[in-house]
Amino acid sequence: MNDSRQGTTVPAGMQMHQLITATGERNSDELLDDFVSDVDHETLRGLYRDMLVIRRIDFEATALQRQGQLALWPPLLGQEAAQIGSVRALDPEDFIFPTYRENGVAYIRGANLAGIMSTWRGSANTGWDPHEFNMATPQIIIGAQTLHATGYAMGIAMEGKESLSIAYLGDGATSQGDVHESMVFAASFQAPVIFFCQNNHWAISEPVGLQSHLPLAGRASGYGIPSLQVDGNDVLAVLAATRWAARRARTGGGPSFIEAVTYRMGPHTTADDPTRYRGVTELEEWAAKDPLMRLRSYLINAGMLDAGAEAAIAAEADAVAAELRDGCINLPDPEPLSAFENVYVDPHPVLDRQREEYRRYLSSFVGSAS
Ligand SMILES: Cc1ncc(C[n+]2csc(CCOP(=O)(O)OP(=O)(O)O)c2C)c(N)n1
Repeated sequence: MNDSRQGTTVPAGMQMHQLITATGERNSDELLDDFVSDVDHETLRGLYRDMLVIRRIDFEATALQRQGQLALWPPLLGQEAAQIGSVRALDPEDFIFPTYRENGVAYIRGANLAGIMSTWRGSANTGWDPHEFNMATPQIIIGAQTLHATGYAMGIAMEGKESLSIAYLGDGATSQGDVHESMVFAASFQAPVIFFCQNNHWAISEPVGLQSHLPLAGRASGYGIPSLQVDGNDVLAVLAATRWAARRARTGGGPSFIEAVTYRMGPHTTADDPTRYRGVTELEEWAAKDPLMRLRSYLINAGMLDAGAEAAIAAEADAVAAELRDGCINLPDPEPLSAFENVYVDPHPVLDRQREEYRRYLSSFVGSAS
């Protein structure tokens, strides 16, 4: 693999914003400092707790998949700061359009743990009510949610609301036509939408450098959408950058694009084997920039995290993991034919035929009640 496939070149004038360094020191940043001037040590400790809990959720779900309790799981290991910093910048009425990896975001929004697991266990098409949490269900079609987020934001603008929508997307998604259409519409109609791109460096086995020779944040300016590139492993910087974009959206400034530069330390999903396409050195380099470790160092240096506080957070995370395991294992199995429900609002002849074929197939098994 040559170097051009590995990374991107930062053009003159584009700066990667960072507020807490990889070793836990506070940086100052002319643009972002103001957006987090109210964030005290207690709030930072809360962000650390959030990140630790979602990492624990992720480990437990990965273990459940390995034990045959989930069909698949898309790990978020390494992306905790990007997820927590962004969701904590939003108001409850802001509508979230996620990919399949925003399970940490869903947890913070209030979706219950068994609900989050249900899609990955095959127990239900969706584990939460989008209207209850103002969060759409996981989107598997790469980039499609950016269209939904833009359309929703255009609606908000027409209704004169002060709210916004946010579309989460990956680096690979920026190569999809849907994303480019979304940005054209968002810019044309000045829709209050945030494109929050987690550049985790890999689109399954394709490195980001193959898809873009420039930072992804640079693409937005082609549409006239202001953008920021932020250290995605720095929760404080991500919080600040998302607040920057949210303020723009709420005050009639239109769309923004954030590139959170992070790294997917695990596989793409539990069905993937990253050792086949990426080197060990790269992983080690990113492990040294772990989002949890840097905030931990910062809090310890500030005297805000001692062994007692750490043990309390770890116990909380363990309790969440136990609840998740229990909820997941006890999810009821769905009726096989329920797969055909909630596909279309009105009856559909093709679906009716497929249901009938499947019913006949099921009844071909000896002793089947179907
Ligand atoms: C339209 C479409 N094409 C292809 C796929 C198969 N696919 C699933 S995940 C993925 C890579 C996505 O990479 P990225 O957008 O960077 O997100 P990440 O998984 O890294 O968070 C692809 C190509 C899909 N789900 N949808």
